[in-house]
Amino acid sequence: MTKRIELEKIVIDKGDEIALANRRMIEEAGVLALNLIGSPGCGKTTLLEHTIAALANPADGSPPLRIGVIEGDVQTTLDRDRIRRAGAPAAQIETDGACRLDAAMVSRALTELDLDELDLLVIENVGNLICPTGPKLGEHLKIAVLSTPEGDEKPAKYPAVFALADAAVFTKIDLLPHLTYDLDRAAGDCRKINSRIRVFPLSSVTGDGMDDWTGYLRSARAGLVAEHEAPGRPAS
Ligand SMILES: Nc1nc2c(ncn2[C@@H]2O[C@H](COP(=O)(O)OP(=O)(O)OP(=O)(O)O)[C@@H](O)[C@H]2O)c(=O)[nH]1
Ligand SMILES: [Mg+2]
Repeated sequence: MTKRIELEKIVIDKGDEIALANRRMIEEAGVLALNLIGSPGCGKTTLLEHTIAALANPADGSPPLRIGVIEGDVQTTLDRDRIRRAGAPAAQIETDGACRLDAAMVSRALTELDLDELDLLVIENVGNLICPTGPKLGEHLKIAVLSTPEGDEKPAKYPAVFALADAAVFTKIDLLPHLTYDLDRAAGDCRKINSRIRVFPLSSVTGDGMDDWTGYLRSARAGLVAEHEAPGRPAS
């Protein structure tokens, strides 16, 4: 038992080391990285398709942001192809059964993307609300994605990802008239679990709430750039 725990610790330490190397490489290119975590079908790829379009052509005249995507799925390159059709560079990781990505998989996928051509990197984790929560991949922000048809009690029932997330995106709010989903309850539970979490209810279909979400991404990226340009910043 002790040996197994020791082995797991070595694997986790190695994973964290690779995640740190990923993050350094991403940061050196001035890129902000997101790890998107949510159940199968909660709307992660659809959110990305619409985010890519919104940030490429901002309606308010602010400068465009270029997104690159690493797609994680058990099988198929379907999501990668969707992202490419949406106009962004994308790499696919097929985990062949694993329920989450790890830092080594991301490290390999990074070789397929030109970070110097990007402002944001989004890693769409394998559809799952539990397994992807722990492993660090090299991201700056962890984003929990929950769709309204899954139910407003999910943050209370599956708190781990919301406890660690920087933001929670509640997708498919266009379906609210057909559901008994209490947005305030879901948001309130998220804040009870994690007082600093930001909550973004939105619909990729109607565009409601998308401006707040893209504004959040824009200011997070600007914050990263400002941090790196600050004089006297210690070398990482
Ligand atoms: N009504 C509605 N449907 C949505 C919305 N966003 C996504 N969908 C639909 O939800 C389904 C799943 O969307 P995806 O974006 O493929 O979900 P995903 O989270 O990427 O799924 P996996 O990659 O398999 O985990 C599709 O049929 C989408 O059209 C939304 O805002 N409103
Ligand atoms: Mg997807």
